[in-house]
Amino acid sequence: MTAVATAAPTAHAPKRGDIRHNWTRQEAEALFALPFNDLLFLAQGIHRQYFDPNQVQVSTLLSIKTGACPEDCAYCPQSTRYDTGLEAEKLMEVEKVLEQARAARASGATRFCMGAAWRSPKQRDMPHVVAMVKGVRELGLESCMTLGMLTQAQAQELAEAGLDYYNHNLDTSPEFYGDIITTRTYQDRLDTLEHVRGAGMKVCSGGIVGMGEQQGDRAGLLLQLANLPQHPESVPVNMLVRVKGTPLEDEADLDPFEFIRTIAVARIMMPASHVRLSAGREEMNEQMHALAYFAGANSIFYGEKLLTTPNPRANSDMALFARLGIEPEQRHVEKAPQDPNPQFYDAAAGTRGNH
Ligand code: SAM
Ligand code: DTB
Ligand code: SF4
Repeated sequence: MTAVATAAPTAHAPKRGDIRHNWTRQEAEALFALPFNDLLFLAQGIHRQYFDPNQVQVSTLLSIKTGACPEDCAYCPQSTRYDTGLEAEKLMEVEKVLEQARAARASGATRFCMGAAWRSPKQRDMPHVVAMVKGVRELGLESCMTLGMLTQAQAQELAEAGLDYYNHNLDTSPEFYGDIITTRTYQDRLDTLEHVRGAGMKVCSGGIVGMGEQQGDRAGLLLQLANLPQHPESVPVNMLVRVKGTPLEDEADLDPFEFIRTIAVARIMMPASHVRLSAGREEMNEQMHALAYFAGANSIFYGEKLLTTPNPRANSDMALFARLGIEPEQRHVEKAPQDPNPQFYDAAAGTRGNH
């Protein structure tokens, strides 16, 4: 083993309870540069301090309004600017959404996420989405929505309806962002996250890898997320789904180990957050899933469709869980990430405790 390999993990290893918001770019890049085994060992060790390593949270996703989106996100099949052959649909009726939520609950999901292809919700849409949130919560499911940019007042309205999580991704580093989206700024995204926090909701925010960005951009994305005043409770890491008709349809494959590295660095920099293995799982085999769980991923989107593209079948996820001794997490009682005395999982004792 080289001197770098032995020294680096200790130098970067957060101590238990050490939730930092002052990461430097150099530190983030140094984590990415660690030998793969050192990085995974470090990530797994930290994962065990905060979570039961054999539990994975499962969320189900539903597109409540599909296609015809005015934004120009280069990866997205739902943008009206690209001919992807997707048929646009208007906002679903509340009762239809609740039917799907009941089915998701029956198949073991604990969180129901609703996504709309909007730049931001219109005021006339708000009563409908509010009714969806209330209905989903009455079913005993955690609720999550992703509807685009929110004003402070809209965030407040959703919070009052009982929305648990709001998903709004930063997508990539500030430096690479302009290559992917021109119709809204990075600051617009940060503003929405601030509105969501201001309204007291939990934040789900992450990004996409495999869009032609450099490793430094993946570090830059995680740096932005980890240096927010409070870490997102949930951090989705999407692997680009290359959809025909989008500008990124012919993007080169990302080295699968780079994807795993991104998961591991997210786990280390945001140790108390759920890191979600999100889009792109159709292209990942079981070994890759197992490595991602080992690197610290502890949440997945579950069910055969994401918003518009396919996802592995629930049965195959459950079969893999069984082979790996993983259990779906029951409703997770989140500890505030800033908690100075966080609960940790004592792997040796198989119990949770406090310092
Ligand atoms: N329209 C809203 C917005 O953009 O904020 C909400 C829905 S949007 C589809 C949610 C997220 O899905 C995007 O921010 C992006 O990270 C992810 N996404 C969309 N298309 C994707 C693709 N082809 N591959 C991977 N992730 C994708
Ligand atoms: C997130 O980060 N990934 C999900 C969810 N948040 C809304 C969406 C993935 C979409 C993949 C492309 C599609 O199915 O349209
Ligand atoms: Fe619209 Fe969201 Fe797709 Fe961007 S990611 S084009 S905002 S649906």
